[in-house]
Amino acid sequence: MNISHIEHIGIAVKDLRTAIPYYEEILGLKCYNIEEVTEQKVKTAFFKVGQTKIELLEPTSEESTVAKFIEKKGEGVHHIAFSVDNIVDALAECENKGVQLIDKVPRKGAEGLTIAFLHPKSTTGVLTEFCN
Ligand code: CMX
Repeated sequence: MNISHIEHIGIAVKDLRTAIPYYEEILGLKCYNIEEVTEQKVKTAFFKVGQTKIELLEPTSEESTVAKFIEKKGEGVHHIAFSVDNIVDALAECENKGVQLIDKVPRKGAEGLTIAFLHPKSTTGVLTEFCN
């Protein structure tokens, strides 16, 4: 596979309204997009840092995987997303090498991206996303 860069780092937060001021007022970044991803049961807020984005994730339902994550581990880094030129090929390569896939078929994510996740149990504990 060909990973060009870290597309974004996903950070689980309880409430975007209380998290965004840290990124804007302390770090001086600008929130340029807030978007709900209904399928994932999250509301997202985006900041650009060079070629990479910070994606804040607020759960919109108690059944959201992000709500479960916060309950278990607290707020913090939730996943790393790598930009790949071909997600289908990257998933096939991972599966052939014994990595457990969460998504066998890519799906739609925030910002018009196509996304797919690998299970943290087979990626040294870091929930990993491919996107393009
Ligand atoms: N990073 C690392 N480990 C994680 C994790 C994360 N983000 N989320 C869960 N885990 C761990 C749990 O701690 C647990 O470990 P133990 O068995 O040692 O306790 C294990 O994975 C299973 O967790 P679980 O709570 O029983 O299972 P879930 O039902 O929460 O499923 C996962 C976990 C990763 C399969 C699920 O979160 C998933 O499908 N994630 C992909 C989709 C997603 O994260 N969407 C939100 C972001 C969407 C976006 O960016 O737009």
